[in-house]
Amino acid sequence: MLDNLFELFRSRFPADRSRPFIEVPGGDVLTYGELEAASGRFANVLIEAGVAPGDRVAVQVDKSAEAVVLYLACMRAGAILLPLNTAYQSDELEYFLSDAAPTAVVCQPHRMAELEALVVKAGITAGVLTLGAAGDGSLTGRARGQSPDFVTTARGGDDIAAILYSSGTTGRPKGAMMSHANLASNAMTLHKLWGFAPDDVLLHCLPIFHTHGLFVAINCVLLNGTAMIFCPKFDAEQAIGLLARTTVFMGVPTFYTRLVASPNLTPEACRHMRLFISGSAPLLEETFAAFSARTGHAILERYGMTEGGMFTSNPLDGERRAGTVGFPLPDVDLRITGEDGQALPQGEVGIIEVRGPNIFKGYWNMPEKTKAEFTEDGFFKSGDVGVIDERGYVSIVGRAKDLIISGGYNVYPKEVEDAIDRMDGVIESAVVGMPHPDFGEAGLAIVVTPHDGGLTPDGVIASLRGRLANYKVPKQVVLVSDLPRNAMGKVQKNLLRESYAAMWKANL
Ligand code: MCA
Ligand code: AMP
Repeated sequence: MLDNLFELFRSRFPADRSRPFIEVPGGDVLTYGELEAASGRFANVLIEAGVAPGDRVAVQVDKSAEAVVLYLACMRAGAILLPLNTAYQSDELEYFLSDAAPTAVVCQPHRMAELEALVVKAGITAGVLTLGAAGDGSLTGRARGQSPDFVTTARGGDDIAAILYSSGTTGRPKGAMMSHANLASNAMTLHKLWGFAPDDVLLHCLPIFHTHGLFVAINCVLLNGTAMIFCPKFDAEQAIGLLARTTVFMGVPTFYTRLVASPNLTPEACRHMRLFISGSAPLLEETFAAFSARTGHAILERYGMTEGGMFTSNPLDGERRAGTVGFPLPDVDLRITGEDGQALPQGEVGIIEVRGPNIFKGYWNMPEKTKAEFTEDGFFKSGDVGVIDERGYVSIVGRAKDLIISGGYNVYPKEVEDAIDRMDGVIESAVVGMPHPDFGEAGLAIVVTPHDGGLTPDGVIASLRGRLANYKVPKQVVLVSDLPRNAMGKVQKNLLRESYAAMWKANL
């Protein structure tokens, strides 16, 4: 029982259960007492829907207090949460459903028929429930008739609490299995390291279907037993207005560039803030400097991955160095290795490998892939290229994996290329990440078509919409007659980035 993540959180709930947990601007407040009761009711609905311990519950819903209740209800029922980005389209969802074979699916009310059809197409038997942005839908409807009492299902630390999918460099999405102990250890470490205190209030503007918004942010608040202001999405002006009532903010670099662009970001607006944290993508040194100049705050940059939560962090006390992601967390072993897999001395650039209680249990249904991503001595190969300086600060200097990070979302070029290559009139394609003033990086697609292929760049983009989540759709497309290749026949993406730099900039 105690190894169930929910019980860890409950042991930290405030004695006064009337204290707020979630406040939605202009909306309701959910207290800790209400969280306890509502998660019990939701867990009872899940059990009634046939969900047994270890079963998967796929969740593709808008951000709401009820969505957080559902996360905790899954933990209480011993189910495995499968959070899905609301931007995912049918083709993407079908794969997740057939691979994870959930027993229950909770979706946005307007997508109910689509999800019901997908369940059939994926060849699984899952009940489909709905949960709307306002907390409406069949899940809450059914919960009304349920008891708030629910005895949390006993779980061992190694039992899986969540599976989070990412597309991967081969184009086939892989589901990272996070155990109750993985999530608990990272949350405990971050809560302590970032100095959460009884008067902290988190300003939460991140989506809650990925590690950053779901686990890093919410789990710190739950361990602290305090409140968060929960915005449906990030809006710079709204966030600045709310800073006066909060003390901690977590965001991706795009949040910070958008905040800095507002004249309303002033020291006065930040006067109650003690900590601004950034991650999920590289924070430009100029953004760090501009933010510091405007507010007097040094953004604390940290680094991690879905496969383990956070790995490193700049210090709470001590110098936060721009361009670095700080030190390995106290319970994380981090090393830099060369091409031969041997650890490199300080100052040399290589692959970042990590080991610790937070590192995931493997990829769902992919034992071979899992084995390939770990070393003999249990380190996970991150695929990020880094270096450690003389003071121990880690910097990310590149990626060994072909990955674009756009506004904090991962876009695997291979997945987009596969979607383009399936179009009529396309011979092949290459997708590369280009610098973007708002999203940090964004995709450019170079598409090989025959002279009379009949395709246009706009046509390629239109065809991709509806098949891929919107953030994966390239921002620009060029049609060409061939791609540059090296002697091994590999497409030279560096050359493509150089060749189209001017065109890209001109069309932004
Ligand atoms: C929206 N669009 C995007 C993105 N977001 N395109 C590329 N990259 C994006 N991230 C599309 C929209 O669909 C729209 O396209 C157009 O770009 C402009 O939309 P806009 O209204 O400006 O976007 P937005 O709704 O304001 O969203 C931008 C955002 C959002 C607020 C930055 O993307 C966001 O919340 N990102 C956070 C991602 C995150 O939480 N990552 C953590 C992953 P059109 O008009 O054509 O439809 S966890 C992780 O990475 C690890 C563990 C870690 O270290 O944290
Ligand atoms: P995800 O697969 O969504 O968990 O994304 C993890 C990836 O985001 C890492 O492998 C890094 O490439 C990147 N990332 C996360 N935080 C940072 C950061 N602070 N600086 C640079 N890259 C980061």
